[in-house]
Amino acid sequence: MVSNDTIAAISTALGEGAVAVVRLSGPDAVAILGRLFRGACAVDGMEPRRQYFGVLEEEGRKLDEVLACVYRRPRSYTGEDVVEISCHGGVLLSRRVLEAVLARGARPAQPGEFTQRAFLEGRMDLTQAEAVMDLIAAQSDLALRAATEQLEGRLGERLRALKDGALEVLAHVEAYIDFPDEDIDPDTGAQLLGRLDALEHGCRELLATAGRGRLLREGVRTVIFGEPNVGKSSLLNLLLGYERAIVSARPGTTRDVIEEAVHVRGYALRLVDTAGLRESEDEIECEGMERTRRQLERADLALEVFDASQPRPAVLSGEPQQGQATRVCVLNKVDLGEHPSWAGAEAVRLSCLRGEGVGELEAAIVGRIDGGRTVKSDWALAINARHQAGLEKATGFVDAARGALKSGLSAEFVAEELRGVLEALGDLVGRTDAEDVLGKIFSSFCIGK
Ligand SMILES: Nc1nc2c(ncn2[C@@H]2O[C@H](COP(=O)(O)OP(=O)(O)OP(=O)(O)O)[C@@H](O)[C@H]2O)c(=O)[nH]1
Ligand SMILES: [Mg+2]
Repeated sequence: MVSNDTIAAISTALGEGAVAVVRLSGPDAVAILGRLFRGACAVDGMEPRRQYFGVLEEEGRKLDEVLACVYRRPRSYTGEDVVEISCHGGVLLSRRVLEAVLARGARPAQPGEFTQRAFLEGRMDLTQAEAVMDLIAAQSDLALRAATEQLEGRLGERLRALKDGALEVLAHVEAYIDFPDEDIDPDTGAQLLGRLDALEHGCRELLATAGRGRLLREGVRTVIFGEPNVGKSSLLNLLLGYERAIVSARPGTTRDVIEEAVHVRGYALRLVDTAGLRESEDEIECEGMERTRRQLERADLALEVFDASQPRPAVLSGEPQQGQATRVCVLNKVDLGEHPSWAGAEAVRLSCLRGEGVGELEAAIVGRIDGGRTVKSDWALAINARHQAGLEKATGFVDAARGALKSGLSAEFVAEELRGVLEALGDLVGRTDAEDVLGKIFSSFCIGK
């Protein structure tokens, strides 16, 4: 699939910086550079992958001093001819350079179009293209590592292995279709069932990584809750490292939900401070508490904070049980002394005032992520929502194929379901004709990537 036009975009983030890169890809990329670039070396004589100093000139006027680099197809990011112009960083200047390039025959790139071309040219599969986006968006060390592994093709390999497994079963089944009067022989049937089981097992193994994929991509939603005045906002501030939320001795200070991103030992957390829970007539406070409850329903992890100097409540609020969250019990204000009723209570003991106990709290948080099964090295593989939907579809077809095989339906029925498996798995690594899938993925990219 060869594009007949040349696209261009500013590939660096918009803003002031030392350098900005304008990138071109397509058949005219080098010729367009030649229409602007004046240097010791003419563009046709440029060695690929080497930077050349020169000036960009527009109608005899100097636009900027730049470094230009040419990549010849297919040895480039997109697989097409690519040119990168490094000009001085600056919003206006880089835009001028882009406009100059556009005026000489390129067209503005759509979001993700460079990567889309790389995919269409066969430089990467769809999971790798998605990994490019994950890499750019990664908010934590672990997310970065998972994205790197995916970019290297680990997920793609696993999916292709599953697809090969399905193809093998289909080949066996199709062998029977050629002899319409023959039923699938029971021995062969048992073998095929075994292969289908293995296929389903493989799909389910990958599906089991969906939860951690979401945690890596979106961060662990960690909700701080408890009675008023126990030190929830103080805890948020402590973990953030600055005074984000208002702290005061008056109960009912926090009314609204405050959300901030923090990093805890390589994990990205969406830390949420909430309004204290208590009986109240105050309309605004009640609305605040309603929001607290909604946050708890969506939480991955809930930190329930208590005042250690106060008696232990007879009934712990138990709110998180309504949702899916794992709970960590936090006893704050231990500097005031611990009330005897807390003796033996399983909790992280903390003083926000003195900044003590943070290490223990971090350890408890990390221990609870992914249901306590946190084995970091395992996190390298973590599917996203699209992969999850595709794999669920595939397992559905595997199930149906098994059903058809068991009930002795003719081979055509089994084959039909198997084709469903192949298609679902094929969509995941990328069939170049599935335009709707492609459009959806690449449109969420940034421009210039
Ligand atoms: N002695 C002591 N006081 C603390 C500690 N942590 C917080 N406080 C004090 O407790 C009071 C309440 O703190 P906040 O962080 O506003 O409590 P909150 O739970 O957010 O309260 P609401 O927003 O009203 O629900 C403030 O006066 C804090 O200074 C601590 O570890 N030790
Ligand atoms: Mg507060």
